[in-house]
Amino acid sequence: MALLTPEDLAEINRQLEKSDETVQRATGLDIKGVCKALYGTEAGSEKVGIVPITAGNGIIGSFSESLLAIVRYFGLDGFITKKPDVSGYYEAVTSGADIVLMADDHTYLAHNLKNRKIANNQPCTGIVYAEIASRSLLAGNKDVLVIGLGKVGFPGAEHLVKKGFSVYGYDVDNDLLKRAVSELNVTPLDLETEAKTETSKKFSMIFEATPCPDTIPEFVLEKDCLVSTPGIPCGLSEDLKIKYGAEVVMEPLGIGTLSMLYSIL
Ligand code: NAI
Ligand code: 2YC
Ligand code: MG
Repeated sequence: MALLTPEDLAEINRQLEKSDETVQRATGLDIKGVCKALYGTEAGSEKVGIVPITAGNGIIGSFSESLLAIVRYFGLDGFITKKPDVSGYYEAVTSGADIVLMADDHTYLAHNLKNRKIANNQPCTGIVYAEIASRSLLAGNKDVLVIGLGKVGFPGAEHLVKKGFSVYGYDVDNDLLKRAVSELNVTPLDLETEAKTETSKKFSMIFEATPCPDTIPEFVLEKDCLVSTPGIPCGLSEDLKIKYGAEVVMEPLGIGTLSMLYSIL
């Protein structure tokens, strides 16, 4: 599992503001609006308890503090428990948390103690970033390119197929690509071989969910395209972003977290 670093989370409020502006400009909705459109819910006065977890690689500096900043940025009430782990969970519940947020190295969850609903960060992140990609105001068709069909990318691709988009997919792992073709009827687009053909297909909407840089090659880019990518680091180079006037939505934790929260309200 690719773990966040304190550097990824630096200036989280600024990152949230910037990505909110980009989402608004590219789709006509802000991040809350996209989540409301996705789940039909909106946040009220829910109290969010954030529990630091010491398991595995342990506490990531500023992870809990970033979650508190994210919860507050989106207008919710939140607190970080003084204790971690089981003691922290007990503290969260007895302090009146409606929703608990906590993460070990493999699972980041949101659990609504009132209605028992529970959310996992990976599918929730894939769905919200795929939704953002699909809402480009400038797209002239319903073609979306998905690069990375793993724990985040596959649920995002599935969401786009269900919404009736024409989904093209690529993953370096051929088994995962085959699975997306057989289970989702995704059109495979082998970016390795495509590079050699002049008439490759270009996209206005791209959803990338890989842990690698430069995964989005120039020949798939339409001018003014929208690249929606939770993948860290960014899959689109700065040069190509400027050359094609691309809008890039990329944020390390907050957009995925709001998707989790709205999915359990
Ligand atoms: P994963 O390992 O399940 O999936 C990543 C997929 O990318 C794999 O199937 C891999 O074969 C594929 N891949 C790697 N290099 C590639 C390339 N050059 N071209 C095409 N495909 C390639 O990882 P997961 O959990 O889906 O996470 C993906 C990324 O999203 C990671 O960087 C993770 O840190 C990040 N992430 C970001 C979040 C956010 O809120 N911004 C939340 C959760 C994850
Ligand atoms: O500080 C803590 O409580 C740590 N146990 C948190 C560990 C989070 C590990 N997970 C991740 O870094 C990734 C992120 C991309 C978002 C979801 N999982
Ligand atoms: Mg995010």
